Amino acid sequence: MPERSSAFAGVTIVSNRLPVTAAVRGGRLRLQRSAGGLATGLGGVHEQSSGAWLGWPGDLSAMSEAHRAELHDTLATNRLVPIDLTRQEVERYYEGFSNGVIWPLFHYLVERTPLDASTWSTYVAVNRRFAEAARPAARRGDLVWVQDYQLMLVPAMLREMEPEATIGFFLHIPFPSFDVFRLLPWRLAVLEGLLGADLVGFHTSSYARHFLTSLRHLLDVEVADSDALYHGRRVRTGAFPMGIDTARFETLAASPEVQRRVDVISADLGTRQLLVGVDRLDYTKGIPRRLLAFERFLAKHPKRRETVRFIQVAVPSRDGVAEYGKFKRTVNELVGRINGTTSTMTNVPVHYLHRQVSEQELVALYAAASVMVVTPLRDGMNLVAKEFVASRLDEDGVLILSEFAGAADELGDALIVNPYDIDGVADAIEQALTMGADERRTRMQSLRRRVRARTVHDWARRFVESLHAARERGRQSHVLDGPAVTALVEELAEAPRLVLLLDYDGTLVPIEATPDLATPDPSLGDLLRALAASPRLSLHIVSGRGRDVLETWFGGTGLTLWAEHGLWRWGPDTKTWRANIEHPRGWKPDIAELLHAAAERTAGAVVEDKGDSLAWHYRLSDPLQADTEVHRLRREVAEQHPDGDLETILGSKVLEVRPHGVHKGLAVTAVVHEWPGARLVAIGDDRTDEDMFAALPPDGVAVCVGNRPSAARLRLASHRDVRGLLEALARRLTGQPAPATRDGEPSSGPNPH
Ligand code: ADQ
Repeated sequence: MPERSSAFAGVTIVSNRLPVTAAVRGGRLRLQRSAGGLATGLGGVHEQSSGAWLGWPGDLSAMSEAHRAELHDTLATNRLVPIDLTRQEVERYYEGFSNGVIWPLFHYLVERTPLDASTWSTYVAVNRRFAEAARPAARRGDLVWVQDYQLMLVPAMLREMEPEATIGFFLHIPFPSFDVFRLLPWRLAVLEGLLGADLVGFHTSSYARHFLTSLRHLLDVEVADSDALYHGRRVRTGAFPMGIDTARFETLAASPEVQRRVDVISADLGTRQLLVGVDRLDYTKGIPRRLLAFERFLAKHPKRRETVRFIQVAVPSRDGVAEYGKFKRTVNELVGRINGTTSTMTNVPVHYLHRQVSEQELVALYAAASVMVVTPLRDGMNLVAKEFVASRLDEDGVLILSEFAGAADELGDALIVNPYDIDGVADAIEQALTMGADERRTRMQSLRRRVRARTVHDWARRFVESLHAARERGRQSHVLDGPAVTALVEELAEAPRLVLLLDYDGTLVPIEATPDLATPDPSLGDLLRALAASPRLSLHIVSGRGRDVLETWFGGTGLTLWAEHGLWRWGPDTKTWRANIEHPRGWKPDIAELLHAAAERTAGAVVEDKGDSLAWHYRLSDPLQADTEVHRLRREVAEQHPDGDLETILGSKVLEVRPHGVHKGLAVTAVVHEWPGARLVAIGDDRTDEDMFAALPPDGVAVCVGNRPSAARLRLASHRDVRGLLEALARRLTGQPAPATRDGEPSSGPNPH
């Protein structure tokens, strides 16, 4: 039994299939439990939860109304919610798109994807049905845990319906490397679909890494500590290697029933050694190459024809998908050919069972095998390998395992092989058959420790606990909506003196492709002038920009200007620039050379000279290439200035090199000194604005714009919302209607215009 855990209390599961399949036999409704690892693992979660489990209950098209009603009632008593799919939907969403397109592509078998996939629209429509069905659970505050590649759009669809929902997603198959994933015509929709979740889980850390790489390349999503920062939300990713119900396999292996079967198999084998393969009949599992490797092994060791037997069990699978029909014939022919050439008068080397076998038969085979051959071409995890290990109470038997199965990350004591290397696998078979008893035991003991340490119940618990944690962390900063903006404006208007410190790019105007495109629109000038007219308010622009451009844009608006991150200050009264601190000079030419060299290597990158600092902008560059250059530049600058008189600061798609000790916090410190007792508000979108936030007095208000991780407790989604807030504040302070914001850019703040 799984451990009881309150973490599972309100979990609703959404999976393509329900854990039971409905059918009518002999005029009576029958429900058959699914036996797979997924059903077992999630079954424990469902038992301990008050939540529902949503999924397809199998083909109901031929079922009478009365049987359907009975089915709904029976399922409802178990909190199972059937999603009824028409035959055409199953053909297009499940067989056509999920199994026809996503399955081969995500397993790197590009040539198996159909030439023309017109099934996408049904995939979208069916995903929407699942999302709608999950909506009530999300609204009641359940954790919604969506499973696998058939439902990759559900997280975003559900998020759109219920923005506050807590949504987890687990992918049971590999997430392919970027160069394979990018082949998918619907790659953006799939990534955006997954990003609706709070937590996206994979079997291995390399799948998680591939996902993040695709996000960086295709959506330019910022990644911090394996979290993706997207649309004001933090999407966690992580590796959650799935295990099996170890105790159950151990109990089965020890049962008299299984022992009897082992005896029967052993008696029939006599002195022969047994190799076993167990798979769904799927082209990802590597069965043809495994058979060829076995054939090669027999060719290399002809005497083995008499002394080994290879039992390959293949459960029929996905017969509705065209590729699988062809594949079935290929395997049949291969088995026939190999047996035709290698059988002797007393032995037929390959026994091929194309059918489902009972759990007892399965465990008996695991227990009787000398060698278990698990050689998928790609496999998300592969539970068969773990089931074999769990069934070996005698601590004997050798596991040959493909390096392309997720399980290889954990089961390093298996004989790890490359399934494409036929000779290598043939040699591994010989090595396994001749391995000494001590080595077999040592390896198996280590494998057993690993399999027992991470059961399927641990997997579920770890995932759900991480989802809880992701939700808690996601709640740390508060995104201001219309009413919250109004409340904030009221609160600020009460202050006898108010100081606003505003970043410029990304805060007052949108981020543009290059800095010179981000000029202020006339309405911004009007808005700032209206604010600056209030005698109770002191208005500052604190920017990384150079002096000239800030003065040209804002010199006539009555604002205080802070250029180059607080290094220079310009006052509306003095109308001159004054350096805020002493700083080194003469360093620029050498550093400029470095930055220009990096810009030449990186398409889209440009260098900006700001006067006393230099900036390397890379918004138009490939994000990953730019990352590498940024890394290199930081190292080169540090090498040229080992005394630390220069600093390299990462902003939003810009690396700044500037004198040490210059940061936007200097502006805040100066203002606090000059306006004791004033209420301070700092608003910014960029990493460099964190220095302002950190320097604020305790009653200061820090507002982060966008989705970057920030110490600010309040957030606004974009510069439009900042404008909305400022307009509302101008109205409140002056009693006059504030100038409306730019045409075509409606403010989401409480602006009635
Ligand atoms: P599958 O591709 O189905 O799962 P796998 O993990 O090996 O692959 O699970 C197969 C299950 O079917 C095992 O529990 C096994 O016992 C059972 N089975 C196989 N052959 C059988 C037979 N002939 N008779 C009876 N039972 C049989 C997908 C991914 C995997 C991932 C799992 C779980 O493709 O990589 O490990 O999901 O996430």
